[in-house]
Amino acid sequence: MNERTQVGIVGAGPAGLVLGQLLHLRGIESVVLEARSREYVEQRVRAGVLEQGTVNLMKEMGVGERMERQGLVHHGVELRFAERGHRIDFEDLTGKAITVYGQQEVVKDLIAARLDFGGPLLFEVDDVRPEGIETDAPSLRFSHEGEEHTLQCDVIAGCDGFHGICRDAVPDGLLTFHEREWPFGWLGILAEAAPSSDELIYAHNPRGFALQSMRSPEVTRLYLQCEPTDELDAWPDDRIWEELQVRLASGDFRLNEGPIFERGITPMRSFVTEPMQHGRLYLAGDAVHIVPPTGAKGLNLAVADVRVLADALERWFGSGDDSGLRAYSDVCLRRVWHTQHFSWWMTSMLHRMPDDHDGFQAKLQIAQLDYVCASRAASTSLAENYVGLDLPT
Ligand code: RFL
Ligand code: PHB
Repeated sequence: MNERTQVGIVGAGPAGLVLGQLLHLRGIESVVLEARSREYVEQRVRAGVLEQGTVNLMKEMGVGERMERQGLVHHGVELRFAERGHRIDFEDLTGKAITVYGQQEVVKDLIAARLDFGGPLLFEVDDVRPEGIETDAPSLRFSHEGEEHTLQCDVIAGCDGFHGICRDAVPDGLLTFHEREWPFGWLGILAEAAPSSDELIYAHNPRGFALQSMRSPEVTRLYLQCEPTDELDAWPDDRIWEELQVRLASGDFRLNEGPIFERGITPMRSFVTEPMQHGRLYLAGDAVHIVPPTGAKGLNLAVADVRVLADALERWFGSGDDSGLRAYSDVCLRRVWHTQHFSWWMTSMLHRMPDDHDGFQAKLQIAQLDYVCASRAASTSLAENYVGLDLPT
């Protein structure tokens, strides 16, 4: 079966769905191809923190209604170390806030909006192959419900995440990869328990990092640093709660516990692909960069990429001006590296380093945390990165 569209989008994660919505609002056609089922992508538990820019974009795109009702607006976070808490006041330092709203809720809202306007979105597609990306007539071959398809496109957007196939469609030797594996992972849980604090708590502890976040007034999201090779069997509920209680301890603070209904272990990685485009293939989001989750940036960065791409495509389809498309990778990579740096810095400052045999690094981390909390300049630096940088152009 032969079909045609302007933009073929691979992946219905935040990057692909936001791109599809932005293009629709500008009168540009797209088809989104997703390997997984709708249920799967709507239930996949991941990020929770939306920068103010992401929140504003959701509203501008007409998909912010539920987020505005159910999202939790936070004006600061707590850094906890040496068993004491220190608040970083975003409102005072930057005039901005963040919103805690689960990534799968963002995805649900975007899918509903797309289906509402009749935007093509195919789930459970198999064997997607970008072809002819170095020509003016690229295409996506795939199979769906047992039938082979060829989708002719003007451009292809590879929004298919870290394990996607679009990055590999670029001929060997043309992309450069920068990568660091961190010597730890995160065990993340969702528990039926009221959050024990109104704001997120990032805790530095000799036993390792811990984070209290939330999804609603009834559901707590918690993370703790673990071995990168740990299996979930090594973490029965009692052990999880005991570690969280110890690592988050401060004064008479007691973490609320409750039934755990979701759990997973995530390896920690920093990864950048350069450039983010080749021929008629434009790559966005986790397909081309991964940040460790300590800075809460991955989803926001994916959204920032496709914003740049949508503007560039609008200009090109509208007037044939391809300057935005040519600059796409350079414009995005500037933010990508700023964000890599912030995520690396937060990760380095807050985690127990396995090779820190004499405690030297831990002492430096405490000195850094102490400085961040004591100095308005340093607090502002953390705050302005956390709520989302306005990069001067
Ligand atoms: P996604 O979300 O991985 O979506 C890619 C989509 O492509 C599909 N796909 C394919 N489709 C068709 N054909 C193929 N061959 C395909 N291969 C893959 C996949 O099924 C999927 O639906 O990438 P995208 O859109 O770039 O979005 C990136 C974000 O998901 C990611 O950066 C964030 O989740 C990272 N992240 C966080 N980001 C934040 O901004 N704030 C946070 O608080 C935050 N916390 C987190 C996080 C990620 C975490 N984990 C589990 C990695 C916390 C955690 C624990
Ligand atoms: C989350 O709520 O899932 C979350 C919050 C902050 C992070 C990472 C994840 O840094």
